[in-house]
Amino acid sequence: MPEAIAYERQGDIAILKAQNPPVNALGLDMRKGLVDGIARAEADDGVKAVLIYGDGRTYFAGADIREFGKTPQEPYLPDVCNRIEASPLIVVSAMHGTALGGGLEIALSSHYRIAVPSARMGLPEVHLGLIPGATGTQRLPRLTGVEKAIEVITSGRQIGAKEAQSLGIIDRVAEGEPREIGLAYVKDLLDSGAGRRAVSELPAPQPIDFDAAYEATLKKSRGQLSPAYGVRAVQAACELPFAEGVAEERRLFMELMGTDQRQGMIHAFFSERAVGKLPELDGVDPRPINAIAVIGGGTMGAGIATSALLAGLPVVLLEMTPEAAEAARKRIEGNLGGALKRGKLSQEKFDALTQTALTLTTSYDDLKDVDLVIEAVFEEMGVKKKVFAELDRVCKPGAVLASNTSYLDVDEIAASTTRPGDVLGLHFFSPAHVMKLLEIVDADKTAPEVLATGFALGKRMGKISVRAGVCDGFIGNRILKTYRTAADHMVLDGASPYQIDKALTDFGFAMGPYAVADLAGLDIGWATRKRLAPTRDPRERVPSYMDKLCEDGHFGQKTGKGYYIYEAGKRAGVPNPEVTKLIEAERTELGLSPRDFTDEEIIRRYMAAMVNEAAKVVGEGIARRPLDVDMVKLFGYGFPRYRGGPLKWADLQGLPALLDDIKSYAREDEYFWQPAPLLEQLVAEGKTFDDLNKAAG
Ligand code: 3H9
Repeated sequence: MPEAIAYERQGDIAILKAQNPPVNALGLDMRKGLVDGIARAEADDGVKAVLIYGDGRTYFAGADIREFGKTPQEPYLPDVCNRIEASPLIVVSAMHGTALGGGLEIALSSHYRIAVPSARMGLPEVHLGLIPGATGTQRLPRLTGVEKAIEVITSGRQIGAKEAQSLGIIDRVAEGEPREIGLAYVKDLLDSGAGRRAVSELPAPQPIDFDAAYEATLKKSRGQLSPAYGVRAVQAACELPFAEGVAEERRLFMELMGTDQRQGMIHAFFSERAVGKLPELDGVDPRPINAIAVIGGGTMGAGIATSALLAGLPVVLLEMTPEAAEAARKRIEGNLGGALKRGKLSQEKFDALTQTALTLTTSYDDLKDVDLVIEAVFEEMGVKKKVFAELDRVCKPGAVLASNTSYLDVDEIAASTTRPGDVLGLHFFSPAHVMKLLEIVDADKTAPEVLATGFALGKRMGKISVRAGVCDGFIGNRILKTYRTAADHMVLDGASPYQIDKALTDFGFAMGPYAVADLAGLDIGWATRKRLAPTRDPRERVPSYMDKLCEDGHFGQKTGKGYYIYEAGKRAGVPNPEVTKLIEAERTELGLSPRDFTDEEIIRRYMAAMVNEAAKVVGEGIARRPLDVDMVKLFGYGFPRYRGGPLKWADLQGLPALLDDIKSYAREDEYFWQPAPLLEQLVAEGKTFDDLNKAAG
C-alpha cells in the first residue's frame, strides 16, 4: 500500500500528496501523514514552502466518517489543523473536486488557498448531525464574517470556487491540475516574498444577536439540533480567544457525537449509498436505454416523462386521444416551467426538451423502437392487462416493460404477457419529477438484467432506488396502511386527527397523516375501503366517519375541504369542525368512551405499528434489508432524516421495549397488533436491525 501522504521535494518546495481513494477521507493514517509531512518539510534543509493537494478525484472530502462513534485516536484533526498553521514554512493548499468538512478545515489552516474553477467546498457536517469539529467554526467567520459563516455552516451547502473566492474563503482560482496550479502559486508567493498568514491570528469577527439566530435556526431545522449548535460555535469565535473557541467547538462537537441524531444521520448517509447495491446484481449488465415511452399523461405519467426528459432521455408519450395528449404536454411544460423560472433550465433547453425530445402519440405502433416503457394508467388490473397486451404486440424484443402500479400484483401483469422476464414494477412517487424515491419491483420472473436496468434508469434520473418484492402496497404503501390504521384506531379511541398530526410533526415528520390524506385526496382511501370491504376480516376496526364527508364530495385539498378547511391561496388548512362531529357520532354509535392520549403515547403507538409492519416486510423478503425500508420512508414519506428511518429509530429505542409495547397493545386488539416474527426473533437473540444490515454486507 502506498503511504497515505506522499512526500516529494521540488527545489525549495515540499509537496504533500494525499492518496487515500476514493475521496481522500482524513482517517488516522492521513492525519499522521500530514503531521509527519509538515515536520519532515521543516527539517528538510532549504525548504521554504509546502504544497498540499489530493491525488485522484478530489482534495480531502472530510474526516473519515467510518471512524465516528469509535474512540478517537491521536493526532486529532483540530490538532493537525493547528499544527499546519503553526508551521514557520508557507503552507498552500490547492483544491479540486470536493473540499468538504475536515478537508476545508485543513485548507483554512493553510496560509494560502487556490482552487480549480470546478472545485466545490463546504462544511456539510450538519447533514451528519454534527458541526465542523476541526476549527472550521472558528476560522471561517474570521474570513467571511459571522452572518455568512452561519449561513454556510447551518445549511451545509457546497460553494463553487468563484463564490468561495468572493467570500474570501480562497485566494485564487486557476485552470489546470491542482499540483501544477499549486506549484505555480507557491512560486509566485516565494518570488514576491509573501509571508506566513494565519487565519487564527485575524481579529475576532463582529458579533450579532446570537440568541435570535439560534432560535431561528432551531425553528427552521424542525427538531434537528446540529445547525443550532453551529450558531453557538460561531458565537464562541466572536466571544473567546481562538484557542478557547476551538475548545468550545470541540465540546459542542463531542456532545453532538453522542446523540441519536448523529447516529441516525450517519446511518442515512451510508444507507443512501448502500441501497442501490444488490449483491445479486454484481456483474450483471443493464440493458442499454436510449429512448423510453410513457403510457398515460396524467399527473403521474407527465411527472415520469418530465423526469426522463431531464435525465436526457427522449420520450414517446402515449395517450388515448389527441386532446389528452395535448393536456399531457401542458402538464410536462408546467413541470419544466418551474425550473425555467428558477433559472435552472434555459429557454433553449426548455424548447429542446418539450419540442424535440418529447413525442406525443395515440398509436401503440410508435413504441416499436423504444428500449423501455413505463405504464402509468388507471389502477385497475383489467386496464393494465390491456395495455401490456398491446406492449407485448408492438415492443421490440428485449424492451423492458414496466408498470408504475402502486399496489397491483406485478406477477399477474407479467403473466399476461409472453415475456414475463422483461416485466418489472417502477413505482414512482408523485410528483415524479420531484420525489427522490423509486421502488423497483422485482417480480417472480423478472430477469436480473431487467432489474439492473431499472436501477440504471433510477440512477440516471437521480432517484434513490429501492428493490421491493411483490405484495399489496410493496414496501412503502404497505407499511403506510398499517401506521395510518393505528392512527385511525387512536382517533376512534379518543385522540383527534389534529393532535395526531401535531404530535407527528413535532416528532419531525414533514406532515402528519391526516394532512397527507387531504393532500393525496380522500377519495383514494374511500375507494380502497370500498374495494377491501367484501373481503375484510370481521375483527378489523375500520372507521367510517370519513365516508360521509366523501359522499358529500369533500376530498381534501383539491375540493377545499377534508380533515382541514383550505382557504383559497393558503396551503395550510384549519381543522374542520364537521370532522370532529362525525368522529363523535361514530364513537357514540360504537359505544366507545373516548380517553386522553399524550403526544408521547401517540408517537409510541404510531411508530410501533410502523416498525412492526416494517419487520414483517423485511422478514418476508419484500425488502431485502432493514436499511431498504429506512430509505423508502426517508425519501418517499417525509420521515425525519435525523432519526435515520423507522428501523434505525427502533434500534436506538431498544427492540425489547418496543416488542413489550406491541404485546401490551395486543391485549386491546390482538388482531391488529400481531408481533412480527422477525422482531420476536431479534429480541430473543439480543440482536438489532442494524446487525441484519451488516450481515447483508
Ligand atoms: C467531518 O469532516 C468532521 C470534521 O469537521 C471534524 C472531525 C474531528 N468518510 O458519495 P460517493 C465514501 S465530517 C468515509 O458514492 P460521490 C462513500 O461512502 C465529514 N467514507 O461518491 C462511498 O463509499 P462506497 C464531512 C466516505 O462522488 C465512496 O466514499 N464530509 C466519506 O457521489 C464514494 O462516495 C462529508 O460529509 C467520508 N468522509 O460523492 C462529505 N465520503 O463506495 C461526505 C465519502 O463504499 N461525502 N465516502 O459506497 C460526500 O458528500 C460525497 O461522498 C462526495 C463524493 C461529494 C465527497
